[in-house]
Amino acid sequence: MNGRYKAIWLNDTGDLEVIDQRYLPFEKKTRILKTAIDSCEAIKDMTVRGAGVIGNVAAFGVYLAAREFDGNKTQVKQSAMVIRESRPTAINLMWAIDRMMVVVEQSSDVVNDCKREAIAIADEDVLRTQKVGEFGCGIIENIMAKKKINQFNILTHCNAGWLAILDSGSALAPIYEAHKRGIDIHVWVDETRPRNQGASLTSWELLDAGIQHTIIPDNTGGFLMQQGKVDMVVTGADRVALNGDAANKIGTYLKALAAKDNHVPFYVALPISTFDFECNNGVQDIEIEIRSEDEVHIMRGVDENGRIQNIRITAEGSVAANYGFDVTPARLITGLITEAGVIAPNKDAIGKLK
Ligand code: RUB
Repeated sequence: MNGRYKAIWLNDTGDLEVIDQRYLPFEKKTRILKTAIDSCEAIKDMTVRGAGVIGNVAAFGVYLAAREFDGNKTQVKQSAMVIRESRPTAINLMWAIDRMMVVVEQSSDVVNDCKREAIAIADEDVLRTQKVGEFGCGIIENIMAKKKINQFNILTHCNAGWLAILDSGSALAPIYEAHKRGIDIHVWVDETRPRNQGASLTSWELLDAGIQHTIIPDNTGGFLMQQGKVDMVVTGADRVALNGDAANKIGTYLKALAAKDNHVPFYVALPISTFDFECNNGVQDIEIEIRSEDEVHIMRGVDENGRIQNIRITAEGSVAANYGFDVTPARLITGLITEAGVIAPNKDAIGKLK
């Protein structure tokens, strides 16, 4: 558990305050969300991101709606449905909204009950990710013992740390736990184009925690695996189907292919709320978000005077494609690290978690 920061919290005025991830790693700013529409916008414009935290902001968004409309159930439900549509792939969003809807439906004190439920979801996430960290670290220890190595090299894609899911992350939870246990761990951090969640967010988290890491261009992982420089790959997930297929940030699938070819174990870490028990075939049926092509054309960074600048890196007139996620077939996944233990990526094992 990172034990130092929270990605989101209710502040003294009862509003939801969130770390504005769009400014990291250059500036640590927060944004205050007062209404359901604020929370919807924060999810859409990636002020907050990562499946877990999207779910939390959605749940608190329903509470903000309840406060705004003085507990009027019809208006709260309408707002909840708008939030539910804000991004399509991460199922934690739908899961959290559905859970809040049950509370709205049954409550006679909508404002307070929604507040309590949103807090409960967040508190549960903290415990879930702690467990994911412990189970994941067990895998690291086993591999180290089997290979008789003293340093562990692990590769991750995108950001699935405490910024993405309260409070230890999903993919980063085993890494934080290993660091806490004194394991000599080094992380290969995929930059994760086009939004650079690895370069901007994962590396920022790891630097802050004092964990050794190296940022690599997205196309480097296969080479490192061939060279024997990766002991394990771990990613988070945005939605995992009943058959074990896992949707995660675009590029995850390529890492899984390279891992398979090089006999490197490939694990996906996730809380049970990221399973889509209704989806039988992830590759076929998970909806993939298509984002603005500007995210491919334009990069953000600091210039030599320390000013944050947007720069275009492509020729005017070229067309870009920006698929937000891909789906890694279950056959490429060694195991799924959940709060209930490490399970096989198949219908039998996943079905038992329902
Ligand atoms: C985030 C992403 C993360 C997963 C896992 O995509 O793909 O790896 O959400 O996160 P984006 P979690 O930045 O587009 O939201 O830790 O919540 O399981």
